[in-house]
Amino acid sequence: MTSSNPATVYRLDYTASSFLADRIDLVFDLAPSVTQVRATTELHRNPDSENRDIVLYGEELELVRIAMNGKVLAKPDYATDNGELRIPDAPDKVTLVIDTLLHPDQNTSLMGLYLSNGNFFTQCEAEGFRKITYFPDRPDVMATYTVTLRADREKYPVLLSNGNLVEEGDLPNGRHYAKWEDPFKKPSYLFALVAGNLVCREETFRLADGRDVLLQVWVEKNNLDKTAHAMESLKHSIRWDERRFGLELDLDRFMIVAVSDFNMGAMENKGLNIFNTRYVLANPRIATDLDYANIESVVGHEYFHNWTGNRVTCRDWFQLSLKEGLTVFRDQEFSADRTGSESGRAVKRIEDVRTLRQLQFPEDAGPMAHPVRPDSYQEINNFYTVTVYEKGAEVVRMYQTLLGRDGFRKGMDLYFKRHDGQAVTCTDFLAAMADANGRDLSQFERWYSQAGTPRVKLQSHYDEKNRTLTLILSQSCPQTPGQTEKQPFLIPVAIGLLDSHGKDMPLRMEGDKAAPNSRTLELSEESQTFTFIDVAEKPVVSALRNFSAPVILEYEQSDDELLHLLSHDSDHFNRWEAGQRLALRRLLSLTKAVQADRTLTLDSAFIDAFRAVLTDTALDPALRELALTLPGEMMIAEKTDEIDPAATHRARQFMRRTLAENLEKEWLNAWQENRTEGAYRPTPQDAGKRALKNLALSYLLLLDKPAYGRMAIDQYHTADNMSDRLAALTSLVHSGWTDKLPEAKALPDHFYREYENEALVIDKWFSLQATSPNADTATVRKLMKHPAFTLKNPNRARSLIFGFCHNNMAQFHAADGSGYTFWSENLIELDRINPQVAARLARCMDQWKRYIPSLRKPAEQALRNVSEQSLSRDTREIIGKTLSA
Ligand code: B3K
Ligand code: ZN
Repeated sequence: MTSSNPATVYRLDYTASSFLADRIDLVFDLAPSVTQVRATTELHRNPDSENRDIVLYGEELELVRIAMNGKVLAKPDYATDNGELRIPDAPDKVTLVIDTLLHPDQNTSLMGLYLSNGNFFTQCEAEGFRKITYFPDRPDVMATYTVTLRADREKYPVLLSNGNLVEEGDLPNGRHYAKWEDPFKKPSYLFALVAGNLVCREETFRLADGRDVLLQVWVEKNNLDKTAHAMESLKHSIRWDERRFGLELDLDRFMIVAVSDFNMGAMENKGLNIFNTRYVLANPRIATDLDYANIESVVGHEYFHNWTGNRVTCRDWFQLSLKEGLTVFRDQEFSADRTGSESGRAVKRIEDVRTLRQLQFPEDAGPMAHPVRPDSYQEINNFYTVTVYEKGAEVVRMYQTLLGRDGFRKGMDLYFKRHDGQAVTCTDFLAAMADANGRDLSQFERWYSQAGTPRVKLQSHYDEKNRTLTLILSQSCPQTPGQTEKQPFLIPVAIGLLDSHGKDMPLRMEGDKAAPNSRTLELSEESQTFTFIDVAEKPVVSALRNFSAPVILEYEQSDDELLHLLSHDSDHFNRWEAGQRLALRRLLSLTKAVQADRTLTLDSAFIDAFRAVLTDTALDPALRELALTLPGEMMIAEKTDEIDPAATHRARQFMRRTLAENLEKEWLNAWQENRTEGAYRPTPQDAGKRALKNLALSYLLLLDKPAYGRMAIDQYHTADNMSDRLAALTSLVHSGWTDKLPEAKALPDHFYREYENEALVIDKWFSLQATSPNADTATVRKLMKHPAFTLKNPNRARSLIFGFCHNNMAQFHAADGSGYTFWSENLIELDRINPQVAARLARCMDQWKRYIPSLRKPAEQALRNVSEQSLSRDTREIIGKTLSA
C-alpha cells in the first residue's frame, strides 16, 4: 500500500540479469494456511552483465532458510530490500536452496499461489512467481523446471504442473505426491501448479506429424458436462496452427484447467493453461452464442501462445505486445477462418474494429495513452491494455497487409528460425519481417514507439476531361502524455472505387500493367498524392477498406455517397462503416438538439436506408444485425467536444424508438423469419440469425405495445438456449416491461432460481440489471446486498460493479455525482482485496476531463477522495495519472 507515487521503471534502463538460471527444482508441501516451498536453483554468472551480485525478487514471502553451495546464509551474507534479495560476491556457479512459507488462504490478490473453492491454483504473469519463492523473476531468465507437489490425497486427489508427469505415489499420513518435468526452458511467469478435487474430459489426438498427444480439460465435477466445446476448440486450434503457420504442439500432453476465481481471461502456462471458467464452460443451457465464440477464441489464443510467447518469449515486459499483439492477431485470424465464409470473416473484422474503437481509441486519447511498446510503467499489470493487445494486433495485421499473406508467413518462419528458445524484442520481430521480405521497414517501427491514434485526411478530385482521379492523403498524430512531436507513420490505406451502378472500378496508375479492383496505397509522408488514370466516371471512393490501418479517417462524403457505399460496396467492412457514419452524423446532431431543447427528428432517407438493409435477405443476418446496431454511447460521446452522457443517451434512445416505430412491420418479420431450425448449434449462421432476431425483438419492445412484451415473455419460456432466453429477459428489463407488465415482473426472480447453481449465469443476471437504463446507484447498491454478491470473486465484481460503472454510461455519470461516489467507495474496498481488479475499475474515470463542466467537479472530488487513501501500486498509478493528465 502506498500514499505517494510508486517508482517508475523505464524501458531504456534495461540491463541483463547478473545471473542466469539453468534449472530449478521446486517442492511444494501444500496446505491452505501454510504451504512450504523448497526451491533448488542452479545459477551461473551472466557474462553480459556488469553487476556482480545475485539479484532475486520476492514479495510477501516468509523466508525460512537460504543456503548457497551447501552453506546456510545469514545477513550480511545477503540483504533484502524493497522486494529484492541480493547476494554480493557470489561465485560464478551456485546452487541456491531456498525455503519459504506461503499462506494461500490469505491470498485475495489471486497472484502467486491461492485458493479457489478449496483448490490450489497459481497465477505468475507478470510478476507472481516472486510470491512463491525468491528467483530472478524476469522473462529473460529461462530455466528447466521439475516440480514435486505433495498434498492430502483425499482433499487434493489431482496434482498438476507444467510438462510431463514423471512419478507419483503415496506418502505417510494420507498424503500423496506427483512429480512433473517440463523439458522446455521457460521464464518463471509460465510456471503453474493446480491441486485439488477436479475431474477431466480427455482425448488422444493425432498431430500432423503422426504423434499422439493427450488433451485434457479439467473442471470441478459438476461442470464436466460443459467441457465439450472447449475440447473441440482446442483441437481446432491445434489443426489451424499446423495448417496456417506450420506450428506443432511440442508436448506429449496439453491441459486446460478452469477456475472460477481468476483476474483475467486465461493464462498460457506451458502445457497447463489455466482459464477463467467463463472461457471454458459451455452448454446450450448456460452459454450464449457470444460465450461459445469467446471460448473458441480464448482457447485458441492461449494455445497459440505456445509458440508466440512461450517458445519465443519477451526480453522484458515492455515487449509485451511482441507476444500479445501477435497472439491476438493469430486468434482473430483463427476465428475468422473458422467462420468458413467471406461474410463470416467480415463479421469478425467488424466486431474486432468495434472493440478497438470503443476501448482502444479512448485509451489512446486519455491519461493512460501509451505506445504499443510502452516506455515506462509503475505497475506492469496496468499495461495489459487494449493498446498492447488490440492495437498491437492491428500493427501485426499491417505487416500482413503490406507484405501479403505469403510474405507475412515468410517473416514468421524466419522469426522462429532465428529466435526459438530466446527472449526477444519487438524490434527482432520487425527485423525478421523485413529481412524475410527484403524490405526496409525502419519507418514501421514508429507504430511501436508513438502513442495516439493517427488521423488520415483524404481529399479526392475527379478530372472529367482527363479521366483521372487524384487522391491526396495526409496524416497527423495528436500529442499524448510525454510525446509532443510525432513523425509520420507508414500507413497502408486500402482503396476501392465504385461506379454509379455500385460496381468496382479498376484502379490503374501511370505505368501500371494490372488494374486491380482494390489496392493498398502506402502513405509514408506527411502528405502524398496518388493519381489514377482511365477512370471512366466520377467514382465513389471506398477508403480504408477492411480497416487497413488503426487510424481515424477524415473524409468528407455526402449522405448520397454513403448510401451508395452502404448498398453496394464489395468490401463488407465499408458497407457497415457507411451505415455507421450515416447514423453517427445524425446521432451527433440529435445530441446537440437534446442539449438545445429542440424538437428531435429523423429524416426518412435514413429510415429508408435502414429498411433496405433490414429487408435485404441476400445479406447475411449477422451482417445485417451489425449494420442495424447503432454506434454505442461511448462511440458517440467520443466524437463530441464535451461529453454529455445524458444527452447522448436520449439522442440514441430517440433514434432507436423512431426506427422501431417506422420499421415495426419489418422488425416483426425479421423476428419471425430468423428463427433457427432444429437443435441448438452455435454456428456463425445460426448465431447470426439469433442475433438479428433478438435485435428485432429489442426494437419492438421499445414500442408501447404489451403484445410485444408477451412475445418476449413467450420467447423467454420456450427458448432452448441461453442466447434467446437471455436476450428476451435483457430486453424486457432494459425497456421497462418488467415494471409495466405483471407477467414479466417475476421473470428476473425466475431466472435467478433456475440458474442459482450456475455462477456464470448468475453473473449475467447481475450484469443485465446493472446495465439497464433504468438502474441507478440505488438499484446497484441493493443488488450488492444480495447473498450471491461478493467483491472477492472478480467475475461477480465485474458483472455488477463494472457493469454499472463501465457499461451504463448515462446512469454512472448521473448529474448528482452519485455514480462517482459509488465508484470511489467500491474502488477503495476492492483495492484492499484485489489490486489488479481494482486498477481496472479505476480506469472508468479516464475521460473525466472531457465531460461537461457540471460533471467534472464531482468527478474530481471522487478521484481526490480515492487518492487520499493508502492504495496499491496498481491503483495508485492509475489514479495519479488520471488526476494529473
Ligand atoms: N498472458 C495472460 C495475461 C496475464 C495478465 C497478467 N496481469 C493472458 C493472455 O494474454 O493470454
Ligand atoms: Zn495473450
